Amino acid sequence: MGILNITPDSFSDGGRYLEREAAVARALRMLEEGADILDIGGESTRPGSAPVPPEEQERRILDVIRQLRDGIPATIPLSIDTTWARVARAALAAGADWINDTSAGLDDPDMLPLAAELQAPIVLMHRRGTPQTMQTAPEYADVVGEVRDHLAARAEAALAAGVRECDILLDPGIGFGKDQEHNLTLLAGLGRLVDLGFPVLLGTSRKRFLGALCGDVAADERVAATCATTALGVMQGVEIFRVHDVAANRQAADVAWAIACRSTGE
Ligand code: HH2
Repeated sequence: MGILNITPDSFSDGGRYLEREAAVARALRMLEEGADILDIGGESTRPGSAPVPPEEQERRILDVIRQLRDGIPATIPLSIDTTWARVARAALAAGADWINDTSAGLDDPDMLPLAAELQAPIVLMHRRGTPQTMQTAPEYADVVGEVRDHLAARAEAALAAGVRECDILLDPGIGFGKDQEHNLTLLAGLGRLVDLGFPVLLGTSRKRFLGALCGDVAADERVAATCATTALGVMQGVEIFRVHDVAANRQAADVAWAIACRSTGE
């Protein structure tokens, strides 16, 4: 899943794709590099970021979605990264296919019913707190167990709202209300989330916890570090990787997959 942030302030690529032509060109490039899905967002969710009103999110994303939907194969899903049901509804009307909700339906009570009504696949991500508060000393007794229980409960809520089982995807929400130790423990325990039986999506791309392990390099120098997490994710059964650097992560995923398929079962 290639990331297209149409924002002035995303942590690693803010301001680069605000113009429609630049955004579309970036999307086409990610498809050439091997992306199977594109995730389009008009709001940064980095720690400390301010919420972007739905009208502004729509202004940023809708024309790009329309142009992409007309120009790329129908087999490539376009995902809309928002926690607002009205933004998701407008994006789906413009040609998007999936909803990526980093609040798992908790920010907006209309989100799960919308996914049910439109039979849209929806990513339910674990987040503790909000982007404004989430990095203030998050605490867990058992981070993998608590994230797993929360995601299981959100999947139940989605099913109760009428979302089809085949439309639910889960995401541990790396960096969303987790410290360094929590992120690493979650990455070591992805198999326990996969065991819930829904496809799992992982978003580690260029995130700060990787920089902290690699001499505090800048965000765009965390590509190899991201690829390491992609390969380990494949080995644990993760199916979708939300990344900025598609070509490198595609290679990492393809190699890891070729090895995972030959697992000896020992
Ligand atoms: N991470 C970000 C945004 N959306 N969605 C899912 N499902 N999973 C994630 O891990 C995830 C996400 C944050 O990354 P990015 O889009 O690169 O930055 P920003 O929020 O600053 O735009």
